[in-house]
Amino acid sequence: MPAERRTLDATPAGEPRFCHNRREYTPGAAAVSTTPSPGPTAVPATDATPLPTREPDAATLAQADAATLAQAAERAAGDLLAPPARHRLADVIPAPQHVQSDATGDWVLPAEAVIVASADPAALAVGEQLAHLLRPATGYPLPVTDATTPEPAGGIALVLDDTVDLGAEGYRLDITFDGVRLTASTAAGLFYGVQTLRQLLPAAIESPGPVTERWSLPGGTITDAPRFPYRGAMLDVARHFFAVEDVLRVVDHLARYKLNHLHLHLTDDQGWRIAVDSWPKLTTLGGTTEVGGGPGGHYTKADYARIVTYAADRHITVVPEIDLPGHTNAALVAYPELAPDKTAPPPYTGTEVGFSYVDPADERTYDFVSDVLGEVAALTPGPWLHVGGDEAFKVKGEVYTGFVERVQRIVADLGKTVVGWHQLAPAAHLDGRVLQWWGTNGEDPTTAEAVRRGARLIISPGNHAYLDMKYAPDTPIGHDWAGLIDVRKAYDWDPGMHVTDVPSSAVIGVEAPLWTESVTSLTDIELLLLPRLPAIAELGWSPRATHDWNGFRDRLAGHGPRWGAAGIAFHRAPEIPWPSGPAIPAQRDPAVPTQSDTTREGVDLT
Ligand code: TNX
Repeated sequence: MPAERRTLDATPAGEPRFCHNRREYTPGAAAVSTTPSPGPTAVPATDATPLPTREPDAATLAQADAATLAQAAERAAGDLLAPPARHRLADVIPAPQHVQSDATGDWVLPAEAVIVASADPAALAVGEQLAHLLRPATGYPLPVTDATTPEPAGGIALVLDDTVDLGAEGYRLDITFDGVRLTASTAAGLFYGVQTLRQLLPAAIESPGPVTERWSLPGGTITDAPRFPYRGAMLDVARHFFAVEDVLRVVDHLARYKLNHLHLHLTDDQGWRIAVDSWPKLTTLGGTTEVGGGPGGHYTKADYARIVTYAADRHITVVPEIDLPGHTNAALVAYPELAPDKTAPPPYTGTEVGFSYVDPADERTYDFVSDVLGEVAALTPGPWLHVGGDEAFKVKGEVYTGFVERVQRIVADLGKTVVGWHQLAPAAHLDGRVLQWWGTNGEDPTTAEAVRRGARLIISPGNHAYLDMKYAPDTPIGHDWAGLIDVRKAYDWDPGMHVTDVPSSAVIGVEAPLWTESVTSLTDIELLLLPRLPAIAELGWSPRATHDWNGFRDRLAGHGPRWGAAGIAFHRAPEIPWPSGPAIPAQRDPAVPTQSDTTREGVDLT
């Protein structure tokens, strides 16, 4: 642990530095995109032609026919004179593996398009997700049907075909004059293809209400598959607690960029956030605090199941973390018998680390660990259990490794795979175990040695991937103990080559952790996540050959209007050429109710 790590200033209890509702937030360099540019046209949401009060006569009918014909002709002319698709096929984040453009294949989504999916519940589910994404902005009905052999036929075909060789997460996207064909051998592949398709449509597709827009797509073929199987982000819900709705929205952000793991840091000194039936006071006592003295909170088992299901529907696996043996003050408040001196410590709402630990010499500690991990494992369909292991400064040497080895066996006996911070490295290897490396200097012989004994790594360098680091000195929230991380710093490194003497074959992927000592609202989360999360996502997904800062910067710029249209806060990083001027056509009717986002806290767009 770097020494400067301790310089994080504590927030005095009762005096939160960060307000929960950041709608009025007006930082200097870091700007929330608050207002979509006024669009050129605003047309009514519905055809407001008044209904005739009596039977129309022949002349009126002829007039109406002529008007309809004229409208149709105008539309056809518009189509002929239409500008080509605004996006290039390669304008996707993460950069796809292979892109073959074909301008003759540019295509415009018609109002009567149908989404036809393979007759398989998994493919139909992705079809519904696609329709759900496209209906609000287009206002088109986009019915979803099934077929044994789906064909685009002027719409969108989702083909689930287990004979194609695209891997567990790959897809192929063909855009031609006849529509779109998306092919994959798994539902995950189709889902990722849908995310690509979404980015190839004009930014206004993100609008929660109908807009006037030509829904054009650039012609050609994308063949794509990820570089690493593990692509994640972590949310610390312990330092500050976040409502289920906020977590679901973070899941949405992960899904957009083809991340497939959400690591939840569920326990820490400041709060215990997951209900455990056999040790109920963990939440009833240990869950009622957070940094700065706020009320905290916890997830019931039903809440947690809701997050797990919502994530799974988006092909995201939840990785729950119970941090042991340190970072356990909240547990000790609830159950003093776990404390080394058998005395309840005062609840902790500051931001120091490394002072607390469960008693490694007491058998009741191992009952506690078994019960907690057993209940969390039972709630978690994914293969991983993260057991923390970081910053247990007071549990040293063989006492530490002995504790970790017992915990690792408990996890294995539950049928799960151990993940832990790289401080676990000196403990004996156990089949499959994964270390999450969060160093700031790639020279780490202890971790390299653990890899030689069989460990695999998730790479989360503190000075590149930590989303709680400030972008610049004036970033109003976040830390700087690992340095400042602007977008280029988040992007310009290689997870496969980062730790000396660790071959890329031992790296299962990359993760961007967001610690929340200074993060109190969904808007704060988004300001730190965006635009750096797409950078980390590209490192996890894209082949190294596509890595190019200038190209990434330009592609990223196009996402500003998307987030703006969707009401998502982001940091207007000065090194990104965000487009200026009108980007999003006006909504047809601002009164049209938005999707589920209306219930969530977000940036005030009015
Ligand atoms: C280090 S990274 C920690 C966390 C802090 C974070 C703040 C790691 C495994 N431990 O306890 O929240 O720094 O950046």
